[in-house]
Amino acid sequence: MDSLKNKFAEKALPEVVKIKQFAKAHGDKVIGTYTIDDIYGGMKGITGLVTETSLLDSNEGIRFRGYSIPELREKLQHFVEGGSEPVPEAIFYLMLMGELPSNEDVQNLTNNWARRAIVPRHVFNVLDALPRATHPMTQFTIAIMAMQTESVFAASYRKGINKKDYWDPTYEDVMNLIARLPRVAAYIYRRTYKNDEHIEPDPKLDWAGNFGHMLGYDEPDFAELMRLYMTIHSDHEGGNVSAHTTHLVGSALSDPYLAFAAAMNGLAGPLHGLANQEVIRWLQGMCESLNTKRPTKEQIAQYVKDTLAQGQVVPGYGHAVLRKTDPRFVSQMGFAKKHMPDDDMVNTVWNVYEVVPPILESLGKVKNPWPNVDAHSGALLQHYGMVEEDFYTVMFGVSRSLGVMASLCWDRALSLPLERPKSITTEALMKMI
Ligand code: HAX
Repeated sequence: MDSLKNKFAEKALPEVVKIKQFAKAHGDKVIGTYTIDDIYGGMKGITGLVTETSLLDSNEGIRFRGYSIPELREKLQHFVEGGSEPVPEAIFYLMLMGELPSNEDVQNLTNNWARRAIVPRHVFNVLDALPRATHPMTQFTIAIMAMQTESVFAASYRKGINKKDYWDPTYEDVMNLIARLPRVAAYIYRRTYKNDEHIEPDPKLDWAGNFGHMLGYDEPDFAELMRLYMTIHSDHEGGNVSAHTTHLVGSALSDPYLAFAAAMNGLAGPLHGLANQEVIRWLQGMCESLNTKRPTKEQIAQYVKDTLAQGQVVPGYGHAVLRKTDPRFVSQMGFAKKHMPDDDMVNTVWNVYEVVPPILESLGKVKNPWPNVDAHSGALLQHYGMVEEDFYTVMFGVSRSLGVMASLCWDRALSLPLERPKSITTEALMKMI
C-alpha cells in the first residue's frame, strides 16, 4: 500500500461511523425548502448532495477544505526551486486528506504520480484513428474511455469485492488516471496542432511542470502558469456539471474512468468549461471586426450590446452560484499583472471587466454580472503562444480531475448511495398545486 493510501484509509473510513451517528441523531431535521421555481430553474436553490473537498460561498467564492484562494497562497508554500506558485499536488493532498501537506507529502505525491504515469499504447492508437479535426474535448473523453481497460475497480468488482473495500480500487484508478491525464492531453495537443511531434515526459519535473513540458512550452513562467491554472480550476464544490456528473455516474458504481469521461462531456458544454474557448473566440471576433488589438471601452460596450442583441451570452460572465467577481479571475489577474502587464489581449480582458458588469446588470435579469474563471484564462495562454483555443477546455479538464477524483474516493469511502432524485411531470405538479 502506498503511504498516502494508508493515510487516506485511516482518515476517511472512521468518518462513516461519524456520519451514521450524525444522521441517526439529526436525519429528520429540515435544512431547507424548495419551490416550483427551483424545480424549473435547474435545482439551483436546492442543497441536495454532500461534497467534502470544497465549498462555494456566493459572495466570497470557493474555499478548499476551509481555505480561500488568497489564504491558500499563504498556506501552500510548496514551490519548485525558483518558483512562487504552489504545485497542484498540494491542493490535491489538501482536498483528499482535509489537511495541509508537508513538503515530504507533496514530494511523495509527485513521485507517486510519476510512477503511475505510463499510458497504455492502445490509447494513443485510438487517438491516432480519429480525424485530426475532432474537437480536442471529444478526443479527450474518447482517450479516457480507452483507458478504462485499466480500471482496477472494474476488475475487482467483476471478481467480487466486499462493498466496504470499494474505496481501495477506486483510489488506485483515481491516482492512475490523474497521473496519466497530462500525457494524454499533451498527446492530443501535439497530434492536433504540432504535426504529431510528441514530447516524452520528464520524470524529474512536478506534475504541472511536466504537463507544460510535454505540451512544448518549457519557459519557467509557463510552468508557473500551469501550476496556478491546475490549482484554481481543480474544484468548485459538488453541484457544478462536471463535479455533479462524476458523483452521479460514480454513484452507479461506474468506475472512475467512466465517471470522469462523463464529467468531461459536461465540461465540454459552452455554459460550463467550454466558456474558456468561447471567451477567446469572442475577444478575437471583437478585435478582428474593429481591426484593432486594443478596442476602446466605448467600442467594447457596443460589441457587448451587439452580442446581447443577437440573443447570445457574453462568455466568461455570470455564474449559477457566485454573485461577485470570481476569486479565480482575480488570482489570474494577479498573475498577469506580474508577468505580462502590457499584453494587448490581457488589457482587453481588463477593459471588458470594467465595461460588461453594468451592461449585464442593466438587463435586470442576470443574477451575476461579474466575471467567472473563464473570462481570463485564455488570454494568459495566448500570451505564451498557446493560441489554439479549442484545446483550452482540455486543460481545464486535466485540472478538474484533482477535485472530482478526490471526491470520488470519499464517495466510496463513505459508501454514499446511488443518486436518484425524484422527477415530476408538469401535469402532476399542476394537480398537486
Ligand atoms: N450574458 C448574457 N446573458 C446572461 C449571462 C451572460 N453572461 N449570464 C446570464 N444571462 C442571462 C441568462 O441567459 C438568463 O436569460 P433568460 O432568462 O433569457 O434565459 C438570465 O440571464 C438569468 O440567468 P442567471 O440566473 O443569471 O444565470 P444561470 O444560473 O441560469 O446561468 C450561466 C449561469 C453561467 C450559465 C450564465 O451566466 C451564462 O450563460 N454565462 C455565460 C457562459 C459562461 O461564462 N459559462 C461559464 C460559467 C462558469 C463555469 O462553469 N465555468 O466552467
